[in-house]
Amino acid sequence: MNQSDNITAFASAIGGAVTVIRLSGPQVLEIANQVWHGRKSLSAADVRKMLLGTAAGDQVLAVYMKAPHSYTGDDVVELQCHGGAATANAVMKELLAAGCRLAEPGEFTCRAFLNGKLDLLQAEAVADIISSSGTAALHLAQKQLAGSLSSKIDELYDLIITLRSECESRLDFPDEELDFDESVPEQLDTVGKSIEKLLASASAGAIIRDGVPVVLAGRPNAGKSSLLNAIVGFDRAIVSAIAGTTRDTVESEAVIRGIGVKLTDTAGLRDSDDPVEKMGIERSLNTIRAGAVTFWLLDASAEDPEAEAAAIDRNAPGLIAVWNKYDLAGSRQLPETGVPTVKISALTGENLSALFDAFEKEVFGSQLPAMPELAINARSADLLAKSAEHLAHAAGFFAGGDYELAAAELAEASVKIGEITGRSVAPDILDKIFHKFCIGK
Ligand SMILES: Nc1nc2c(ncn2[C@@H]2O[C@H](COP(=O)(O)OP(=O)(O)OP(=O)(O)O)[C@@H](O)[C@H]2O)c(=O)[nH]1
Ligand SMILES: [Mg+2]
Repeated sequence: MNQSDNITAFASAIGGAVTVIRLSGPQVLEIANQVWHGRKSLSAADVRKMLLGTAAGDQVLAVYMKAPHSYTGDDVVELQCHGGAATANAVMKELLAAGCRLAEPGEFTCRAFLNGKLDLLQAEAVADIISSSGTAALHLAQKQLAGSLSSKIDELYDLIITLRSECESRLDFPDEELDFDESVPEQLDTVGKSIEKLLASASAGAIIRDGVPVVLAGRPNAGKSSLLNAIVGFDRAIVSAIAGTTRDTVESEAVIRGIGVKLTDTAGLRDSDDPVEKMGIERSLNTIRAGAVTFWLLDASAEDPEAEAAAIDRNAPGLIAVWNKYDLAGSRQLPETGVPTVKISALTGENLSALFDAFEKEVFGSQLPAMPELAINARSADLLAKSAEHLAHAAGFFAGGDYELAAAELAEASVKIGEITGRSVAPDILDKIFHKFCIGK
């Protein structure tokens, strides 16, 4: 990624009411002025002012943001055209002819990183904001973009550097009566514990960022499709009193307690001679195996509730038994299931909150609070784990009086921590991170 290039891309999806074209680079003002024409040309006097003009024969608004006070830290111009592919493409064609090149995915944010506007954790937070499926993911990403995780990592980095210089001072003045800090082992231990704490947030981070696949399973007519509809809030799946209504799997995205979920409604499980229903049931079984959480629906109004409970597949992942149609069950005694169990009515929506409580418990386990303020991603977890190893070695060497090796291990540990925020990072790692972004960001 060459930083002296002038880059451009559509920053909004084509087909909306307005299309935003973003330009970033040292000569974007000159380039924009070849394509966009207002009452006068765009200049430094117009910084952050929205000006109306024309480009490629259409009305276009233009705004100029002067380096370093822009998203990328370069000179930036943004053009707003009427929506629709024809207008936007015509303007883009002229911009390319005037000297811009098309930006690669994430190249604007990469420039922001290279220009010191964001660190790597903050850049990753930008991508997370765009892909957030639930409010929890958004909240986490906003905190990360604000720098809360970066400052934690920076604190660790600074501490490791200080500890390293403590080791080195023992090497430089071994025989002198210097005032050495006696608390080095204790501090090494504290850094190790902080890293452990951050590592423990990785699984919650993955759940919140990636969402959770949830499968609705059970016998025919238990109310699986009714529950899907109740959770998503509209009639996504067909519901009927005929057993065997759902044949194919039905998928829908939803948010439960701020967490994005991919819900899959399945064909009711029973012995069937119908070849199509059999195919549906085979699909159900495969879907259950691929899920992370299973809501196993049981009919609380069934003639034989014992048989309902006995039908539960104990191997289903993240199993929660859901007695449905509880509105019809009266004061009826229901059998124990031996797994976390809730009683609901998909029809009336009664007690869905108990199901959501059980869901939260299932995905976060004993991790409290369930909604962390900070949660690391897989890349950071990997680097933190490597750093923790070097710290453990450093502690061993320090205890044995081998300060040289302890210092070397601490140097390695700081490099790994530094990669998290991007203090030290190889270009191929940057490519890997930013290519996951969309074009125009
Ligand atoms: N009273 C009552 N009826 C319900 C409830 N949930 C579902 N039903 C009814 O039960 C019948 C079956 O519901 P569905 O949601 O189609 O059941 P399903 O599990 O998807 O059934 P299949 O697709 O055939 O496997 C329908 O007539 C629903 O209206 C409930 O909580 N209370
Ligand atoms: Mg159904």
